[in-house]
Parts: sequence; structure tokens; C-alpha cells
Amino acid sequence: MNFKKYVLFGLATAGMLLSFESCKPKGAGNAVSGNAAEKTYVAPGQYDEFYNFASGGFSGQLSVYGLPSGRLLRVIPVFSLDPEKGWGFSEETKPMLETSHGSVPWDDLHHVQLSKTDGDYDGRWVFANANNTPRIARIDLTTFRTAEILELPNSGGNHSSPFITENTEYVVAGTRFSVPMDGEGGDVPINTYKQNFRGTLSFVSVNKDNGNMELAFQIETPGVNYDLSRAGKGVSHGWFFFSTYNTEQANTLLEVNASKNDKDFVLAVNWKKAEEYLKAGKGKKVSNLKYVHNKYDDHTHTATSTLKTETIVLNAEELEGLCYYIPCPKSPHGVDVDPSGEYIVGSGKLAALIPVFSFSKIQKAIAGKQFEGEFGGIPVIKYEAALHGEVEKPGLGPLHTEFDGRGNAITSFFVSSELVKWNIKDLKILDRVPTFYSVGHLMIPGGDTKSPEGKYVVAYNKITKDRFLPTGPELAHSAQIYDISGDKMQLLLDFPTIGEPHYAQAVKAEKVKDRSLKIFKIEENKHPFFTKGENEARVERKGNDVHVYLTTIRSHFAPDNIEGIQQGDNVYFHVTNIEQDWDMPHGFAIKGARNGELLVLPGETQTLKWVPDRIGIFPFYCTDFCSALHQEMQGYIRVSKKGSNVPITY
Ligand code: K7E
Ligand code: RUQ
Ligand code: CUA
Repeated sequence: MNFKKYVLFGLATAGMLLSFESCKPKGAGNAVSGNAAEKTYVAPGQYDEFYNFASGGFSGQLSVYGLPSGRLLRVIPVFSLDPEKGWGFSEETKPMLETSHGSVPWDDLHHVQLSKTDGDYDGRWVFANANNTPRIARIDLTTFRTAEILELPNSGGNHSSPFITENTEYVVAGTRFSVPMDGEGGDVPINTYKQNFRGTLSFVSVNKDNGNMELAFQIETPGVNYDLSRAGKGVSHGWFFFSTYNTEQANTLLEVNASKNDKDFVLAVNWKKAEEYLKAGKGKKVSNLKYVHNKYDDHTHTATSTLKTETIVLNAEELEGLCYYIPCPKSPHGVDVDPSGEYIVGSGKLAALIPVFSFSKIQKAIAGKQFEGEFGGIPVIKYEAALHGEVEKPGLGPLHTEFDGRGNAITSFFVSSELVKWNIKDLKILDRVPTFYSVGHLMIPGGDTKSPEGKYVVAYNKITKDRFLPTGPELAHSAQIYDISGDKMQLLLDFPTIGEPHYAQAVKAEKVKDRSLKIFKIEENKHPFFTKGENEARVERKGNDVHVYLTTIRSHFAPDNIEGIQQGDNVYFHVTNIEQDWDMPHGFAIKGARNGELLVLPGETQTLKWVPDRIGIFPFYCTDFCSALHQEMQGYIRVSKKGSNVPITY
């Protein structure tokens, strides 16, 4: 997000002078009081209480921290290359980064969602969005690896994503940029936005047993921007809510032109109704599309990328009862649903209040047709008819809200740089604390479930300024953890994060820890180039392709002297780690190889493709310190001239 813009709006709307210096209380160090250290200290050898999965923003990665310590436990490559893990370098993982545009080995990852059963986290998967080239990823929490990536058609950018329903029936995505439907774009002038650009909402079904995603259907709506969304739960199960800005339908200088209307919308979607319409055959099959579906298989240890061409689209304008707009001041960013599912909180970035809508009132308003008109053929419910009430003068630039499970909400304020706690029922403000600085998302463990763990809130900040030792012009991004168990919020700890953190979620460690896989069982390895033991290690030539079946075990490779390779050959090193001890990976690297390196876990096979560009002797070695004789874990490859008669030996 562009913070300068928000600061300017802050100035314009509030007419108050705000600088980052002024957000900083005198002696910010004093903001931490008393027993803060005790509350975040996790003694050596002890485990944290929560896993915290945090978006890595434009690093395209997801990072895993322990809470309350803020210790970084793992960085999971999702849409990105990661040499540490060979991700995107090995032949097996390359297909995961494929899109209909070819390999896009990067993205802008904003939001994470833990899978839910019956409204609470079940510890099985984490979903993440690619904001740029529209994709949704599923990360498997037995392996902490990306298991699946689905590209979305008819989408211009996937920001309002990957929010999920109460039982992970669907992962849902709203396009940030409206665009013409795929396949039509080239013939559509940009200034025909209003007539021709569409906002699509994608509903991706998730298989209960294995997590596999499929694009179930899309809903076509007028061209606007969708920002964020949340599923209904409890009383509002079966509904989904999307924040909607640019209802001005501007296609240029949105900073001004999309900020004119006093109110934009929250779009309420009845997805149970959508299912009925689908069954009744009301969906329109669209088959001029191109999108891919990538899956990683833990038995073949290989990813596949499949091109898809079809989807089913429901038209919101034609299908009655599917969608309703609720007016919401002003350019809403977050839209969040409380643990009961009754209250829906809109956070207008430019609004001076927070509207809280009531699900039961929305239902009454729909039944009684309390509409104030329509937008693009979709009824607009009267603001007052849907409103539970407004939080008055909460702060400047409200963005996101989470819930503590004790009847309170905490909202982040980007412009006034604070967290504000308020009561959902009576809408009274209870407490506020500064953030350092300019908080974006905030997170309470379980904060979007039906039973939040209201012990901590973490602020994910956009600006770091003076919080850490300077590291040149670019500073570490920053998160801050607060104790919210008492009446007053208490700042406990700052910790730096990998990439720009947007949304994050945290779950009790027990729900994940015990599912975590220790090793891949070697007898279950179904990789087509698997090598069972050293006696099967070998080198085979097939024309210009050479397949090296290589094994690793402490502390040597088999084979370790290879001759008969020729310049320009396609050499595939299929490295099987035949160890079956927990925590005993080996690495594999060759001098000059442009495909990076491999990290091969016990029981796994991974392949490095190498095309030697010159003759010579090339050492290879293990990159992961594995024993006292790790430095002995090496080998040589002899590369001869093309057409040479040096036979393959090993
Ligand atoms: Cu508020 Cu992309 Cu969720 Cu960042 S968005 S802050
Ligand atoms: S070696 S333990 Cu290169 Cu000193 Cu690493
Ligand atoms: Cu194997 Cu170091």
C-alpha cells in the first residue's frame, strides 16, 4: 500500500498535521513497561505457544514465527524462488511457479488463512494469495511446503483473497482490478470501463480429504475494486462480505476520482443461493480461458502444471437474491465478521467513523425490500436499515479489525498509527495504544474464528523508522506484540519480519506441531528416478540426455566420480537422500550450475538439471553441514568435448 497517499488523505480529511515524528511518544522506549520481558521470554529449548504465519508481501514468501517470542522459525517459498530450499530450481518444483503467462517466480503475497473446521482452525493448511498474477496457494502444514497453486481467470489482481468459509468449503477471491472478461480485453478501450470492465468473485472449492482446490464458479458483478472479504459464520454462515471501493467506476487517477463518493459498498453474497443457481443450471459456461493448476505430490516428490480452459460464471445482475450492496463510508478497506457472525465491521480508509452492520437487520431489510436503489442491477440496501451502529471518532484511517472473544473488537488505524479497542455491542471505545509506526493489519490468534484466543494482538507495521539498528536506506519491516488479556493493552515486543507483512494468522502450537511430518518414508518414494540404495546408483545416457541416479548418505555421494559427460549434454542429477534419520538433509551443488542447488530431505528425490557449457573437471559437493565429515562429501565430473569417445563410467 502507498502510505504517502494515506498520509495525504489524513491531512486532507482531518486537517491535522501528522508526521511520523509526532506519532512517536516522548521516549518511545518507555512504552514498554514492567513485566513485558517476562511475558515474551521463551527459555532456550522451550517452545512458543503459537505458530504465527505471516505474509511476506512482495517477497512472495510466507514466514513462520513463534509467538510470543517473535522468533523466526521458517520461511516458506510460495510464489517465489528460494535457493535455500532449491524451490523453483529443482526440476520437480519448477512447475509450481508456472502460470498461463509462463513461469512467474515472484508475487505479492498479502493474506493468509488457516483452514477451518466448524469455525475454528484445524491446523491442516494455510492458504495465501498472489496479488499480482492472480493465484491462490495452499501450504500443507505436515510438510510446511506449498502443495498447490491455482491461477484465477477473469481476474485483474487477486487482493480480496484467499478468505475462507467456516468449514473450508470455499476459498474465495475478489479481483482488485476490474477488467474485461478474459479473451475480450484486446478489443476494449480503457475508457469504456463502466460498460465493459467486470469485477469477478471466484469461489474455489476445497476437497475435505486432501485439500485439493478447484475453481467451482465465479460471480460476475459491475466493474469496481474489491479490497478484502470475509465469510459469514454462525448466524451468517452461507454469506460472504466484500469491501468494494471505486464505486465511482473511475479508470484514471483513482486517488482522486475513486474517493468522491461519500459511501462505497460492502457487497453481501449469498453463496448458498449461488449453489442453488448452479444446480439449476443458471451458470454460463465460459471456455475461452487460460489458467493453470499446479500440484505437488509428496510421493512422487514432483509437481505438475495443468492448463485449464473453462469456468462457470453466474451473473449477479440477472440472478435475484444472489448479491446485495450495503452502503459503507468511505473507500472501505477491511470488512470483518465478529465471532458470532452477527456483526460485520466495515473500515473506510477515509472515514471518520466505523460502521457496524447487523446480519439480522440485513436479512430483515432484504425481506422488507428496504432498498435505496440499485447499482449495476444489484439492489442497494438502505444504510440505516443494515446498521447496528457507528463507532464515533475512533481514529484516522481505519484498516482492519480483529476480535478478542470477549465481546470486543480491535481496529488498526494507519494514519493515526494506533490500535483501538472498542465494544461491539455498545460501540464504546475502551482503550487505544500507539503503534510504531502506521499499522496495516493486526492479528489476534484465532481473531477471525468463532473462538479467538484473546491473549495477544500483533500489529504489522508499514513504517519502521527508528525501531531497529539502521541497515542503510532500507529498513527491516516490523511487527509488535501487545498483551490484551487485561483492560489496557500493553506493548511487549518489537520483532522484524521478512518482507512487508500484511495479514497473518496464529494458531495454538498443539494444533500443528503434532501433525508435522518427520521424514518422508523411503519405501513410499514413488519418484520415477528414485534410487533405492547405493547398489542401484548409476549413470545412463539416452542420446543427449544423461540421467545420473545419485544417492546421499553420511557422508558421501554414490557415484562420486563420473566421466563420459559431454559439453552441451542435458545432465539430470536425480539425487535421492537415502537417510531415514530426522533432520538429516543433504545438499547438492556443482561448480557453475545455473539452476542453483538442491536441498534433499531424507527419503526424498530431487533433480538438478545441468547443461555443462565447457569441458573440464567439475567438483560437486554437499551444501548442508551433515556430519564431522561433511567437508569430505564431494565428487568430480569430467566433461569432454561433444562427440568425444570417453565412455560413461562411474
Ligand atoms: Cu490492508 Cu493488502 Cu490486506 Cu496490506 S492490505 S495492510
Ligand atoms: S565451514 S561449519 Cu565452510 Cu567453517 Cu561451515
Ligand atoms: Cu551431506 Cu553435508
